[in-house]
Amino acid sequence: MTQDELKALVGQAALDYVVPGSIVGVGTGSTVNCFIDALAGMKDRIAGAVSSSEKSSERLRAHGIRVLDSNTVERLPVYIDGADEIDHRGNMVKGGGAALTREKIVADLAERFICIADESKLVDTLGKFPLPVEVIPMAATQIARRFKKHGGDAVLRAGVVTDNGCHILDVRGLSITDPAGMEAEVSQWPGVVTVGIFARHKASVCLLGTAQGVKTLT
Ligand code: ABF
Repeated sequence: MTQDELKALVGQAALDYVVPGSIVGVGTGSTVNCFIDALAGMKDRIAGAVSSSEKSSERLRAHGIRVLDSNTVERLPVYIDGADEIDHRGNMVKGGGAALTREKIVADLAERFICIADESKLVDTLGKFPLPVEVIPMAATQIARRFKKHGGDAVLRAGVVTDNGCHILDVRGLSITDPAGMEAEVSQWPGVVTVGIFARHKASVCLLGTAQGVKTLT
């Protein structure tokens, strides 16, 4: 099966975790796009969605799915999102789609985080994928210097301004053996908006698309 077929497989499988009548937390990326397209088939059986990016909001609205302001929602049963990497404990690297801040915000509203990914995303140790970090523009260089001390090579993502008006650094050369520790450390650096490590908000369930079908990792 192609990577796109695996994404479609897990996008469809995620419908099983949508609670009828509820508001659904929706992530960002090509795998999530498959989920959004599948969700359209049950749009009359949900109350709407809270979205993690303008791109996902546009796709949801195009299907006639109501997009709600996160400030009007107290709790979500589930948040469905992809990842750039996920380890065997559910820790993730996210942000390849530059939506990591709103993704973490919406994930924080949810009871359960359902990660949908093709098998290429499962790794033993996070960090081979360059770690995305959303930063306040004026702090980009000093944050890059801090990463240098941690063995990381931070590069500004050219031509990208996030939905929040910020910039993205992609940090290469890291081996993230303590995801929770690095998330806690980097999150407190002045100028960091969001680091793309999801350890505090790790996946409760991962639906992994494989040639043998969907594997459910918990
Ligand atoms: C999004 O999913 C991002 O955090 C992550 O970069 C992306 C993965 O995209 P794709 O599903 O297109 O591989 O949530």
